[in-house]
Amino acid sequence: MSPAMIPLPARESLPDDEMLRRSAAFCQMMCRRRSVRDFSDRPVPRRVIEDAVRVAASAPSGANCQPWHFVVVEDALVKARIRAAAEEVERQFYAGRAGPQWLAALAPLGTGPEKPFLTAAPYLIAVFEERYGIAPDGTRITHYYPRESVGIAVGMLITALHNAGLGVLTYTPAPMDFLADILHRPPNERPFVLVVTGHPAPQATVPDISRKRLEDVLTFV
Ligand code: IYR
Repeated sequence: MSPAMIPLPARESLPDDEMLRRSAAFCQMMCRRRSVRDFSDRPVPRRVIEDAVRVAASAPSGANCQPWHFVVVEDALVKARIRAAAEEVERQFYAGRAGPQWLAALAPLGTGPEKPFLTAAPYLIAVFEERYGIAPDGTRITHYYPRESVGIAVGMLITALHNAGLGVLTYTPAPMDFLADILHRPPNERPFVLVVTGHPAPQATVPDISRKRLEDVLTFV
C-alpha cells in the first residue's frame, strides 16, 4: 500500500526579480551574523525562543526521526552550574588538553577559559542529539543520520535567532557530558552544542577575522 500523500503546503511562487531581491536581502541580513560572546541582560520574550526552536524542529531529518531535544535554560542557578562546570573543562583545555596546534588555531579568536556569557545571556539552549529513540514499550528505535540532522536543525536555529535580532554563540566545551548530567537528560541523548543567545551587549566586540571568498568555496559544474 502506498503511504498517505498530501499537497505541498501553500508557498509563494515568485517572479525572478522578486526572488533576486529577496535572496539578496536575506544574504545581507545573514552575512552580518557574527558569533557573539558579550551579552546584555536585556530580557528577550520567551516566545521568540519558542518560535526559533519551532523553526529548528522543522528541519529535515533522516527518515523523519527528528532526533533532537532542546533544553532552554533560563534559571540563574542552573546557568551558574553550567558555567562552573564549563570553566573547569576549559581550564584543562587551555592548560594542555587542546594541544599546541588547536590553541594556535584558536589564537585569532582571543578566547580563554573564562565564560561570563554563560551567566550573562538570558538563554542557554542546550541541543541534544538522540542517538536512538525509545519506543513506548522501551525498545530502541534506530535513528538515521542523527548527527547530520541535528546539525541542520542547529543551523536553522541560529538563522531564526539572528533573524530576530539576537546575538548567538555556538559553544562546544570539550568534553561536554556535564550538560547531560546537570540537565538530567536520558542516556540515549548526547549533548551536541550549547547555543547561547540574547541581545548583544552594546559594547560587544568580535574578532577581526574574515570569511573565505565565494570563489574559494563555490564551484559550479
Ligand atoms: N571551547 C573553547 C575553545 C574553542 C574551540 C573552538 I573549535 C572554537 O571555535 C572556539 C573556542 C572555548 O570556547 O574557549
